[in-house]
Amino acid sequence: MINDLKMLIELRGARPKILVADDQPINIRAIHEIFKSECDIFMATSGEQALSLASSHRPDLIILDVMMPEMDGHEVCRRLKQDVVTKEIPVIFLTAQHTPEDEVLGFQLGAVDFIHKPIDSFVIQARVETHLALKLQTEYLRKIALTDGLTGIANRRQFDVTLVQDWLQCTREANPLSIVIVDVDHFKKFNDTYGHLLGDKCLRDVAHAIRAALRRPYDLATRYGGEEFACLLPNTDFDGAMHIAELIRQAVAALEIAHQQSETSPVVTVSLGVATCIPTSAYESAKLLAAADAQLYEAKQSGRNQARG
Ligand code: GH3
Ligand code: MG
Ligand code: MG
Ligand code: MG
Repeated sequence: MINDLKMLIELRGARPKILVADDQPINIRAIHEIFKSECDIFMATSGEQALSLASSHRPDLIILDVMMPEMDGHEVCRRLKQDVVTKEIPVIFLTAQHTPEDEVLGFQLGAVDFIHKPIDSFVIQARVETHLALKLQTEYLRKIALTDGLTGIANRRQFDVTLVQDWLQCTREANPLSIVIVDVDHFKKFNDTYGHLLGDKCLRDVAHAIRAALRRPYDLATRYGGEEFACLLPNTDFDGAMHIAELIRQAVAALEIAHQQSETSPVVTVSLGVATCIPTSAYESAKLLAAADAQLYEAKQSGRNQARG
């Protein structure tokens, strides 16, 4: 398992961001000096400012003074943990209080650790590096768990998780949810003709074309398995989904990946199945997926290189 902080930073390709909130600038400056070479430091001198910087910059770690006028660190932490945008960010309390009750309260509020004042630079460095490594490791594991290794787009696990979320949200809001399934035509022949390495490259290019065809931030393109992709389009009605399916079909054809042995076209094409419903608790998401799959079968039967719904 990768637990070395430098390696995790390298893998992510971006410096860690630390938010330091303390009403006394001298403390912030001291912490800035310790970490400035390795991390980007954001500084807040009040609880309000800390909340605002946390939500706009989404730091990897927050070092939070407990004693601050107006809004104290405990209240800041409480609010951070109530907001979906900031609740996952680890918080370390900076405190002059040493009572067991204070420490217990801090953990109950969701903090991961304490650093006592006056600050010892070796202690703060050790604790911050430990928690940064844990944060980056969690982020890395989450990313690889939900990403397809070959194409770099989301994988089936991500599809399953997002389907549950979208399903619940569309049920609550009585909005339509659409699924588009995309399957490469005659892909077995492609592999047989051009080999698996070019087959893999073809899948990567197709995956990126599909993802690029989805415009809205909450649309999701996933590699569902093999040469099959599944897109989740929340708040999208049937006409909208058919439109997206047609855009995907055209985008893949426009890649012009030669496929001399295809019975459908001299370039790689895809067939697509589309299904839409307004989710209710009486209907199951598996049925929507099965409906899209049945339409994909129709598209294949009707000559491929087309969308059916
Ligand atoms: P159809 O038009 O009916 O979809 O025919 P097809 O040949 O595309 O479908 P079939 O299911 O017979 O073959 C799918 C092929 O996809 C077979 C399999 O070797 C290939 N495949 C699945 N995953 C990968 C992969 O990761 N890399 C490569 N290169 N090929 C893959
Ligand atoms: Mg203070
Ligand atoms: Mg196929
Ligand atoms: Mg297939």
